[in-house]
Order: sequence, then C-alpha cells, then structure tokens
Amino acid sequence: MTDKKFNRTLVTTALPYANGPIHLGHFAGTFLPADIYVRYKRLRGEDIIHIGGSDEHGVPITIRAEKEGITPQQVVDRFHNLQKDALAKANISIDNFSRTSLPVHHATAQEFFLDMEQKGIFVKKTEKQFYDEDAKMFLSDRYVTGTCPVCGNTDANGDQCENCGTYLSATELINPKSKITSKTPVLRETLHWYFPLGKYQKQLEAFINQHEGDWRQNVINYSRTWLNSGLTDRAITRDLSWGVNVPLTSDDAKGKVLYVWFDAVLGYISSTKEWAVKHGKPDTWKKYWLQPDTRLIHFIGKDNVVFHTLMFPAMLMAKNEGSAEQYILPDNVPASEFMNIEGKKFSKSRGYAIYLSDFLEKFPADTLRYMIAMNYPENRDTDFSWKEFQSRTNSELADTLGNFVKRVIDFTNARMGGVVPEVAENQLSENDTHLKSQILTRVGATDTEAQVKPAFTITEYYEQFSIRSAVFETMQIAGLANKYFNDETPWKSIKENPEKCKRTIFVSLNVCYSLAIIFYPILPDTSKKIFRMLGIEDDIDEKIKQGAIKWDDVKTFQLRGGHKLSGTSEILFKKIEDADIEPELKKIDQMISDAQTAEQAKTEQVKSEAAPPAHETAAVAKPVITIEDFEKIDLRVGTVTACEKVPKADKLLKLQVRIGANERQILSGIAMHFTPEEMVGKNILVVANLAPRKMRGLDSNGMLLAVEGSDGKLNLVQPQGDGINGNAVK
Ligand code: 2FM
Ligand code: ZN
Repeated sequence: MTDKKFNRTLVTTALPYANGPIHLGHFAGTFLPADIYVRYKRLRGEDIIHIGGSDEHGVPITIRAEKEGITPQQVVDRFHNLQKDALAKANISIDNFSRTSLPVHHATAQEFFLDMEQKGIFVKKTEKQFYDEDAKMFLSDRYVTGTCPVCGNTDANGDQCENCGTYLSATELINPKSKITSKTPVLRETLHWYFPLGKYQKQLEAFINQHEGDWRQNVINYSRTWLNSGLTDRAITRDLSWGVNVPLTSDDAKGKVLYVWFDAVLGYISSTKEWAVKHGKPDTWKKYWLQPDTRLIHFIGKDNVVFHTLMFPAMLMAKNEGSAEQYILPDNVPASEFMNIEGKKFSKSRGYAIYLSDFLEKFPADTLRYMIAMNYPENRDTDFSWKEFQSRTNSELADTLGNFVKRVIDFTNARMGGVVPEVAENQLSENDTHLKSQILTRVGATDTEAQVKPAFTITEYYEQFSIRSAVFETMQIAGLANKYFNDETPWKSIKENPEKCKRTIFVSLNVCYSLAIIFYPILPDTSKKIFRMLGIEDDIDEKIKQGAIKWDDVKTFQLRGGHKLSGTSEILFKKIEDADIEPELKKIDQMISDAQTAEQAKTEQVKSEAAPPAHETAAVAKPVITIEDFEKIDLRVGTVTACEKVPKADKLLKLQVRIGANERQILSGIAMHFTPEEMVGKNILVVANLAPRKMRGLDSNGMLLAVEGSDGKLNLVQPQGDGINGNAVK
C-alpha cells in the first residue's frame, strides 16, 4: 500500500487494435470505467487527464489488410476514425485519442529503443523462427496458427490460445500452419533484440509487493504468477514491414520493426505529447510523466495485465537508469475481467460481439452506460443480457430516476410558477432533513449524523475503483428521493398545508440538483438535461472544469428560493418495449448459430485432415461406436489429493489424483471454473488409460470429465457413493 500525495492524475485506457470497431468488451472493460472515474475526479476539482488512442501496429492489422486486399494504412485509417466516433457518441470524454502510426509516436518509441540500445540494456540473440517459403517471410506470432498443446483448440494463435488463454510460442503449436499461405512453415535462423525482463525481477517483485492491498487481487495474482515462474528475456523486435522501424544502428536492424507491445505501451506517452501540443503547451506532457506527484492509472482488460504491471514498468525502469528524467510508474492498474454476452463468451474472431456504434444507433448512450456500469466486470466475469438491459432501463432509469425528476419539475412548473419556493432551511421537517442526511451519508460527505451507514460511501467506492458499487449506491439515492416525494404527497399538501408543500418542492428540486451532480459521471447526457430543466443552461462540462459545479455541492442546498427553472420538462428515458429488443435477441441467436456452423465446419475439416483430436463441442454429434470401442476406455473414480495453478497458463490446474493405490498427475484446463482449494478432496471421473501427454512441459496422465452448463460454467462429473475410489465405471 502506498501513501503518497498526488497533485494530478494521468488516466490511460488500453489502446484497442485498429483492426475492428470498438465492441462492448472494450467499452465495459476500459473506456466506461475510466470515463466514469475521470468525470468523478473532475467533479472533485482534481487535475486529471484521460489519454488513449488506437494501436495501429502489429499482426492483427496486417492480417486484416491481407484479408481485405488493402494496405495496413487503409485499415488503420478506417478503424481509427470509427473508434473515435463511437467513443464520442458514447460520451467518453477522453482528452486525446491518438494513433500509434503518428510521427510523434514513432519518434518516442525509437527514442526509448535507442536509449536502451546505447546503454547496452538489450541482448541480441539468433533464434530459429517459422518462415513461410512461399510468402518468403518470417512468420511472427499471430501469422502462425495451429492446435493448442494445452486444450486442443485447432485455431490457436502463435502467441496465445484464445480458447484457454495460455501464452504460447509459435513453435509449441501442434500442426503449425502459415496464415498467409496455409503451408507448413520451416524453421530458419533470425537475429532479434531481447529486453532482459529477468534483470528487473527483484525490482518488479518489490514494485508489485508495494501495491499489495491497494491493487485488485487478480492483478496482483496474474503478476505474481509470472514473477514466480521467473522472468526471462523477451524479444522486442520482429521481421515485419509494418510497425515502428528499429533504428538503423547496424545492418542487422534492416527489415525489422519493434514488437507491437514494446511500442503500444509507449503510445500513452506519445498521446500525452500530442495532447500537450494541441493545447499549445508542448512541454506539459512532462508534468504528467516525469513528476513524482502525478498518479498514473492504467484501465485495461485482464488479458493485458502483465504488459502493464511488469513489462512497461521494467521498460520505464530501464529508461530511467542513469537519466536525469525519471518516468513515473503506474500507481494502479484496475484490470477488468470479461463481459460475456447472453451467457456466452464474447469472441471477435468468431463474430460473437456487439459493436458500440451499432448499439448507439438504436439506444441512447446513457442507457448503455448505466447497464454496463451496473455490470462492470470488476472482480469476476459478468454478463450483458438484452432482457436485463430492458428491465434496468425501464424500472431503474425510467421509473425511478426519470419519474422522480419529471414529477418534481412538472409540479413546480404547473403549481409553483416554475420557481423554486422560498423556504427557511431551519424550518424543514424531520423527513426533509432525513432525506438530505441520507444522501450525504451515501455520497460521503462528513457533516451528517446518519443512522444507517452503507459499508462504503460513493466517494470511497470511486476512490477504490469499485465502480459498480458506486453506481448502485447512486441509484439507491434516486430511489430514496422517489419514496420521499410519494410519502410527502405534495399534490395533497398544496391544498391542505401549502408551507409543507413548498418545503417538499424546495427539497425535491435541490435533490434533483444533487442527482444531476452524482449521476454526471455515469449519465452525462441525463445530468445535463436535469441541469437544463432546473434552469442551469450553461456548458456544464465547462462549469465543472471551472469548479462552479462540484461534487461537494451536494452538501448544501444549491437552488435558492426565487430561482427560475427553464419552464420546460422532458422525459429522461423512453421505455424499451419487447419489440425494441426482439431484433437484437434474434441477432444473438443468429450469431450463435453462425458460430456453431463455423465450429462444425472446422471439426469436419479437422477430421478430414486426420489432425489430432479437436476440442470437442456439444454441437457436434460423434460417430456411432461399438461396445468394444467403449470398453477400451478405462473410466475410474479418482480422488484429488493436491491441486495447484500452472504458472503462465491462466486456465490450467495441476492435480494429484489418487486412483486406488496409485497416485498420478493430471493437468486440466479448468482453472477458470474451480480454485485449487475447492478441487482437493473431490471424487472425480478420470479417463485413466489416456496416453500420457505433456502440457506446458508438465506430464499429464489422464483426463478428468466435466460438462458445460448453459451458463458456460463447467460442472465436474462427480460419482457418488462410499468406497468407490479406484473403481471402474460399469
Ligand atoms: O490487446 C489489445 O487490444 C492491445 N492493442 C492493447 C494495447 S494496450 C497498450 F499497451 F497500448
Ligand atoms: Zn488452448
């Protein structure tokens, strides 16, 4: 835990590859939580900038260009602009959305490389790499596809298997194929620059330890998994033509570019430089990167953790060595888990995705922002479902928040001449002050005697990046306001007790003002509409920037008696009908059936190529077998005696399983479904005579049986009964 005093904050969002549009995964994992946090901090009057851009290098771009028969530049031009527009439509108030193809970025990345090269930090090594003899080129990372040695997925990439999450090197793939020509590549020698990550092991361990307790546990765990297995040299150059050229310090560098991850993380720095130039103060980027009182925060998805907690910090440590300029290291890396869609894993490559701009063509940005924020995958994978989107919009946004604000404004306009009533604050009733104190307690102001304190205040939730809880508590306040208005029945008191009615409306209008403030981070459009109806017409973003509207304004009544409202009122949220989401549900069905068809076609192809057994899916029926065939399988009951995670393999568990008198080791891709602790002591069903195989260099003797549920979760096949260990299935 650090206890540093910061004077400004630099927030970054992971740069999405410019090979496709922004999808809900990007939005939920990085852009929305970052934007909510930044807007909240702006309301607190803090100096904060939000920096990002698109990642325009790397194989994902060139593969798309080749598929479409266009240049990589054309690919990135198209998608950078689409990404930028979609983010603007979603009201992501990013201060600069840059591009890594810009000269400022190339210069920055080359400066880092040259500095390290001159300081003798890199190691140069000749290694064997796959080469496509027909295409006459080396195949780096994703240009090679093949079968994952861990889970059997036949579509694994040369750097990572999308199915089980294991980081691979291309030479580990079974049946490697070139993505360009589909030919089997050959191994050839090539020279590359390596960054000696291992040299920074101690420093990185100290860095991660220092953040134990304030970083999310998943971020600490992912980083420790890497640290525990020992950091090694990482190749940071590639034989490609698209990317940042390796500076030509020798002939060896010809035809080589920097590895996309080496340049992408530096995109945060170059984007800040571009932002500073656009603001006419080119040197201000230094204030954000080189002063220790800046707090650096990276919003990323879980698949990017180690690049931000180990690789980038190590690069910055290397750059800082012997230099007067000292780059700051990240103070927090709030990494998200994943957001599924309708219970199924999102997959861009399988076409199972919802794109941000498509969504926003049909539904307002604030409805999406709310739904996603309430399901922010903070500590576990969450789900986006259209039905939930409909019900949250209708019951929480429309019936709670929208309804309260509209009733108050309409009542004031119709019955009070559209003017805030004059009320002496010391004459407010207990109910009136109770509502105010409940709001203060939840928001986190201190000058209140609350009876029921929430576990944390909204302010505390934001400060600790618990976005989902902050949003949930914010909506609770709208619920309290709605209840207060109903209980006070101003439509009756206006006749029976006009002074009471005035007090109710005075309080309610001020609560509308408070709601406009506390919902501003989550629902910026709605917040502005509320301000407008309340007669605050100016540019709200600007007012916040100048400190004229601020978070702490909820502590006091901001609208004084006599203040005139705009006199208009609008419906904040239109209800979503079944008919509005039916086409979307149909699209999901279509995506699922397309994915199944593709999966089936793939399986057929694999069978016809007599490739190793594919990762089986429920959609594929298997050929009929005889009883003799079945009897070849030795199915036994085993008991798990010990279990641990396999380093660098997110999904793999290493189990010790006792079957009768013998104990054996089995590796299984179930780590996302079960913790090692919950496996120990379980009776499981094991294919005991499966030929031994190696996974991640470890022996696996057998396979355990499990079945996927409709929620995508695995269930173990667990035989019941006493004294069954070691027995065969009959
Ligand atoms: O995983 C990705 O989509 C990468 N383009 C993220 C890069 S984050 C940062 F380093 F720029
Ligand atoms: Zn795999």
